[in-house]
Amino acid sequence: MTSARRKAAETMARIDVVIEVLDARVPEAGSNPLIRELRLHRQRPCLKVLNKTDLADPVVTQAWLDHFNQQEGVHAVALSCKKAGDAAKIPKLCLPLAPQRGTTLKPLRIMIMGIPNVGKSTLMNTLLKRRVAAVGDEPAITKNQQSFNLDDRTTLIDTPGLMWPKIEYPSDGMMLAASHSIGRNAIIDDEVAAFLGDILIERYPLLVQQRYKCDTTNMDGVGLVEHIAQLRGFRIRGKEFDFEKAAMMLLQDFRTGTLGRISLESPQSRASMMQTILDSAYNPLSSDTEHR
Ligand SMILES: Nc1nc2c(ncn2[C@@H]2O[C@H](COP(=O)(O)OP(=O)(O)OP(=O)(O)O)[C@@H](O)[C@H]2O)c(=O)[nH]1
Ligand SMILES: [Mg+2]
Repeated sequence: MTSARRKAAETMARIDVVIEVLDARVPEAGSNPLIRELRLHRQRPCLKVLNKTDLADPVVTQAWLDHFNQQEGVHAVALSCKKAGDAAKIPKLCLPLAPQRGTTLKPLRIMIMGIPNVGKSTLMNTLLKRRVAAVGDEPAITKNQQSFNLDDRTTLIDTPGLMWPKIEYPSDGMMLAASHSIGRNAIIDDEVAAFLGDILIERYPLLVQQRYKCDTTNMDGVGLVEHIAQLRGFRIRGKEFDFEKAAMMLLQDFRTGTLGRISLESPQSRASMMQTILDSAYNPLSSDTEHR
């Protein structure tokens, strides 16, 4: 067991509610099975916060809320942890999940969990109205748990981003790399950008056309990266095209929301991905192992 996981398990024993912060653009791929396991072991209720909704497709986010709110012991909400008004709603939503707590004698103890780079520390800072934790758009900024009193009835614990040993589906790894929950070393940026480009062309062709002035008919993710290199004139020492730089630009445009509000998965796309996996398990001759 890694020390972050051991520490999370220890803390789980003495808290009342888990806030699981998720990136609204990849909420299922970014749902850590370890967090669920630890939480269910101690029977802790969970508030799922679909964060970064300012970057996600609002229609898809609503579909995810409906999906998560059907789960037992779970309440889901979508917001932006950067906005003070949004974050302020969260403690009030936690209270009904542990109605026996929330007094001066028995403060409500909340542990903020989630995979790296989803906005856990941002939530902590916004709620406390001061910068108690470092934040940044890269994975693994927070290294240790930190506990603070929000008021005399509520305690908050920020935790380091927690990953699990093996991501089951390669496309989940790609989505987590695109949203920057997995760092540069794990998956090559070019591959991630091509994967992202495929999704964008399929589901958000108008946004791609607007931003990169191209016809997306018959274009794939690799073609989009090549097009960006040509469009922006990215070249290595003035010679051949710099596709790596173009790949980074595509990733940055998605990560910062420059491209528009985009979700990489929906309950529907998830269901069809699982169906494809099931079908290929029953049909070993099927070579279709590409999932989205
Ligand atoms: N657009 C947008 N960006 C956000 C939001 N919340 C957090 N961020 C950004 O997401 C990045 C990661 O935020 P952190 O709070 O450091 O994330 P974390 O979950 O604590 O990350 P680790 O400590 O590395 O696990 C930062 O660049 C934040 O500014 C949000 O609601 N909208
Ligand atoms: Mg953090």
